[in-house]
Amino acid sequence: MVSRRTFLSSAGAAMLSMGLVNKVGAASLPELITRSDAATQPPLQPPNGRPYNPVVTLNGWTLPWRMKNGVKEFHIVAEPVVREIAPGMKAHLWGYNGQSPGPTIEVVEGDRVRIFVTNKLPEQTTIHWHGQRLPNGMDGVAGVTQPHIPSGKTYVYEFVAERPGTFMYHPHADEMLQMAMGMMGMWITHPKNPKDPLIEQADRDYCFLLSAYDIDPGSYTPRVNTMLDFNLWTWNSRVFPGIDSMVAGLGDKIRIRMGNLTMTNHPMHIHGHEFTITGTDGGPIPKTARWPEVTVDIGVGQVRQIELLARAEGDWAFHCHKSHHTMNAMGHGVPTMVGVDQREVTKKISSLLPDYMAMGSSGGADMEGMQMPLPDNTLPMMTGEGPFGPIGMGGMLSLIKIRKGLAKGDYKDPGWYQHPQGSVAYEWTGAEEAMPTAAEAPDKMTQPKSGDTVLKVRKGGGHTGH
Ligand SMILES: [Cu+2]
Repeated sequence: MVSRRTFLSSAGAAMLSMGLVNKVGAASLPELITRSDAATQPPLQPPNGRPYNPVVTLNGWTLPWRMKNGVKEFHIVAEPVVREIAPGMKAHLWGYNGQSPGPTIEVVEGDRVRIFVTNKLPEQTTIHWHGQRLPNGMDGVAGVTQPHIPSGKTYVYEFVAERPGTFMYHPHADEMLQMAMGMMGMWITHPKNPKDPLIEQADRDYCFLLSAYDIDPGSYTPRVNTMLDFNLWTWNSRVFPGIDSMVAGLGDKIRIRMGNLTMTNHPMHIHGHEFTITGTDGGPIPKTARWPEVTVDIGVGQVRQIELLARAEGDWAFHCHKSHHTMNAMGHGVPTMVGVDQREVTKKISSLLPDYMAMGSSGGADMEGMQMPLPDNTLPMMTGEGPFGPIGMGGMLSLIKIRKGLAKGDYKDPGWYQHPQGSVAYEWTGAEEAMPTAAEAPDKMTQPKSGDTVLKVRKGGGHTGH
């Protein structure tokens, strides 16, 4: 739901009449627009100014602007927000315009941009425009390039979006706490030339930020001093299955822009496709310097922009390859129980705690379908139900859902992929056939000849006799 609030309280009006905004000749603050939900919004078709092909912010939205004498004016408010991390869990974060992350800002190379930043946090803040070329005094480093923005005040940033690319914004004031609380957003500058040879048009252009939170089960506010052991690894402050799918038509060119504002690197991995890294927050990569990948590591404070051709229909996983980052609210103090016989101890504990479940003796998969009661406001480590059963993943995971014949601009989740008959991995129930030996089939085998045999072929035993 979009809620429109008029900022002109009496205090605001008084500030306007004598405050900073007069210095830039602005007669009024642009209307403040906020959103409170986490549904992915359709791309914001540019209502005025120069046209471009807009992005889709995963579980987010793009901030509308107004044109004022040729300047694109935005109004950002830094404020406490409630963010649903996934159905069943909410977090009390700090963010912008009703959400964490804040709305995406989309402009065109060469646009003059004026951003009004109102601080409704209980403490001072600033915004740093990560990756932009701008006048030093607009760079947002509290104490160095500007005073802090005190609670209740509005400051104005103004600069020309000089170069196209994918950028971020975040505070440079009490930043460990403010970023651990979720204060960040994305900034896309589209190329002035729609036929820019290094920035090709994409049919689907997605963007999201990587962030991490440490929220104890049963509580709502992140522990802001955590350095590495976060328990919620998020894209746009959401975890799977709360992260929406990225939808594309078969044959579409997909661009995905990702920025990392966590405390560690994230190797992002795609299934069934290859992609090319076409840009960073430093700008587009020259074509001769690009190479194919299926995983791209995104370092802290970096942006990576990848492009791929949707070559095959399906529900293709796209995820961080650090396996701990596709888990939700996990404790790192849990002992490894693989191979441990817990039967005796379970009997003893169950006499004291009837709900007790011994877990992990044969691995961790029993967590996937776990029905153990959870404390309030947390998520199972692995969650989600797919067409073939429970999904053993959470955290930084989404699906790229590729379908034939999707209309341009159709971003509705198409549901689960209907696999053509005979195209799904299946159980083998037949007999095992012995492999021929080198003596029996000398022309086919490359095994060592008898006498220097190093490989023993088990015959007829199946897989029971290791
Ligand atoms: Cu990761």
